Amino acid sequence: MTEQHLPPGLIGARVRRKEDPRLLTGRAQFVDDVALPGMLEAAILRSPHAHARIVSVDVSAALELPGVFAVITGAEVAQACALPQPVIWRLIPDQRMTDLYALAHDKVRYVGQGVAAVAAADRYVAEDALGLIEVEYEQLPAACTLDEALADGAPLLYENWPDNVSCRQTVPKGDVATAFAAADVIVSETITYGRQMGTPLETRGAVVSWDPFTDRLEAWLSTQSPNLARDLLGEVLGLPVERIRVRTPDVGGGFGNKFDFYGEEVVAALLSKRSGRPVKIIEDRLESFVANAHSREQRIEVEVAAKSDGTITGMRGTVYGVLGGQLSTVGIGPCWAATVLMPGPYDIPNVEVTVVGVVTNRSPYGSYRGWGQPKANIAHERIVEKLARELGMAANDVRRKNLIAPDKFPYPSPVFYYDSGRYEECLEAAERAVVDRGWAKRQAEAAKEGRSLGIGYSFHIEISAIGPSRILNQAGLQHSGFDEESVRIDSTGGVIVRSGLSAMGQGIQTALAQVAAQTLGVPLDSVTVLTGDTETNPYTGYGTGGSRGAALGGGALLRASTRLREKVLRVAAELLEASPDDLVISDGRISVAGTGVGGRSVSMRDVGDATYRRLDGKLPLGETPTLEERDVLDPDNTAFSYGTTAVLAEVDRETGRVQVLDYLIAHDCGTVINPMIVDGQLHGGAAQAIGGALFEEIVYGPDGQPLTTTFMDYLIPTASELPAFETVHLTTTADHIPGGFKGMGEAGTIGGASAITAAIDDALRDLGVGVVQLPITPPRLLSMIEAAEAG
Ligand code: MCN
Repeated sequence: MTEQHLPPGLIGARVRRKEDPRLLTGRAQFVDDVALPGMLEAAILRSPHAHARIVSVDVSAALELPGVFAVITGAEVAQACALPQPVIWRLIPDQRMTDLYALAHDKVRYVGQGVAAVAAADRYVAEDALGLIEVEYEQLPAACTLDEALADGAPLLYENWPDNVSCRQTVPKGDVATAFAAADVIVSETITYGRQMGTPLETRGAVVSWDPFTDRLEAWLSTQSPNLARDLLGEVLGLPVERIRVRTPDVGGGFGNKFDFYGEEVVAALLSKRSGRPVKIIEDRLESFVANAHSREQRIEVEVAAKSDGTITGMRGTVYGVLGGQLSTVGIGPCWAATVLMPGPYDIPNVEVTVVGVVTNRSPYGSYRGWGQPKANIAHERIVEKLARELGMAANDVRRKNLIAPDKFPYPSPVFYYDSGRYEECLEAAERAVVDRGWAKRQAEAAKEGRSLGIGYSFHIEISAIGPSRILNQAGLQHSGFDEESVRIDSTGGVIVRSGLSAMGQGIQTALAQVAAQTLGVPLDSVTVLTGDTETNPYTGYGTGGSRGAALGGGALLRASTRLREKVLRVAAELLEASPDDLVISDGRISVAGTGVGGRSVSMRDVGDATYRRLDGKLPLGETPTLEERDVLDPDNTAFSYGTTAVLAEVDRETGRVQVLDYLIAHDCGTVINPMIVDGQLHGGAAQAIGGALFEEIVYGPDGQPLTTTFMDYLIPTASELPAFETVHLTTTADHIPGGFKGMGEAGTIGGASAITAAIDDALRDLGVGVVQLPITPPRLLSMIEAAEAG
């Protein structure tokens, strides 16, 4: 393990999260806690069919029900407004687009798609009114799986398309054909990744109030992106953004799902306009399973060409994204990311990967922590493991041979470059930690008892600090990719940081407080971080997603705080009749360096008094009477963090059950602001990776009916399935980001499934199996074992 090079002080300190006391004592305020005078509650009528034409919708009986204030149908919504087109379209110019609406009006294309909505005195009345709406459907044959959607003569989800393929694009690099023709060995694999989703404890929700007199819209949303939601609401509803205020109360988990923009907030706005009252709409758990963004589901074909010493010379593959019946706001994005990131950490000169987006009669496909990266990871790590088996080499030796060397950075990739890294050192740090933890001995001892333990590794990269405007504009996003932070010292010496980022459990408020407190030289407790209000917080910055908070927010804040510190020193210098260069700040007091305890000093409050209240007339000439700075950070590129995951797992050959016994991550995210939070982030992400590898799958019946609509069916891991986690930190700073921070909030989700599958293969190495289907549930693993044993 290399030494950590952390700056002294609060950046790098394991301080407890400032957010937690409120959250842990029940004082948090979620969107469902918002109550406005005269507020109505809404419910949505959702399609029971996977694919059907809407013949008629009769809402007359629902409107008669006492307590019902407004009803809106898909046809009325379609007349009022359309949803924004998916992003990423510019990168794939010949994508087939469809008109997107908040409710369906002509056809339904998945079970759970909204067709009408009711606003009533309370949710009970609203639900009763849904029962009175008569919808006549003409059922159509459905294409519920990838194979069904791609089959000749498949039912068309969009009749004006020739097939169900929404896009196809190949991302080439080098000369793949020559690499494969000259290869000593070629291995290929087809991997199936099941459909999964983030499952925040707090489901999505919105309270929207449209004031008929001022034509102003006030919205409380459980979103990761208040600024983006404001802009999109403005675009969709045709309102100037200055008339829209979006607030996010506490967000009870986002996990990417709450990054996407959904139709429900638009429905709430339209119902509010129609009824003249504020409208609340809260997704229940059943709705969450059908209306929240689904993700992960892909079929990945991957193939590599290599020399006999393990050097990979070429990679080609196809990523089939199993999209839903309607495109989400991120559209093909996660599948496209899996495609461009498929070579992962490996220096492969010739690459050609194709993404194919296929619409199916399933819920829309959107964001989930990690985006395309867990899929890219499973592709490059499964194929490296298979190549190693083929060549009779240790998988880590194949990794070592191909990892991008430190002197190759910045390393170009089709859209961005990987900024920096010491990949091989990271792999070796994990290998040493595995030795220290005695896994090989545990494995050998278990074997004597007839138990099958396996050790598996994976290497991941994570694109973070998404996204500098250059990248986002290239990808087709219609908004900026920078982040803006403001910091103010008030007249009493307190510090207020305002951020457009969203706090959803990841500890960003604490991390920002640490950056401001260390830079300004004040105690952590004197810093308050405010997030989640488009009217009072920075106007720009698109919020939280793509692990951007620490790097872009932290970097912008570092620069703003540094300038504020300089002003504090100038004001203090006037008060102390000294030169700013001779002053130091510590624990909120500014003193003349070297004068020791009892020497001349002033407090932040004195500086605040002098600046705002001019109590002693000592504000230096030419200084404005404020202590406030803001900064916008739009670096030229993203920042790539990375890590090695190692897993010790036991496979029960009788039942197919896998138990993860020990789990470690060697990780590098540049300068770490708070190692305790970073560890927690890695652990939380790893828990989601374990769920995704072993348990979690959204299952549909043959008729397109979702079968996993409760946590009894959709199995997320609980404490008893989770092992102890160990982390090892390396620090390679991102030199293009002030502070050197890289993001890491999705890291745990990226490499986990690959390491677990490698550990399963290792536990069953006598059978020569390789896991290629995720999640590898007990029945699936058992049938794999039985097939291998049967020869
Ligand atoms: N951090 C740090 N030093 C660094 C990098 C990160 O101390 N160099 C800490 C910071 O406290 C930061 C946190 O780790 O807030 C995550 O860092 P970052 O990578 O900047 O990610 P964001 O703050 O932008 O958070 C978003 C990211 C994403 S995209 C998802 S999805 C996600 C996640 O983080 N969803 C989460 N973590 C989550 N954690 C919880 N509890 N709940 C979610 O919904």
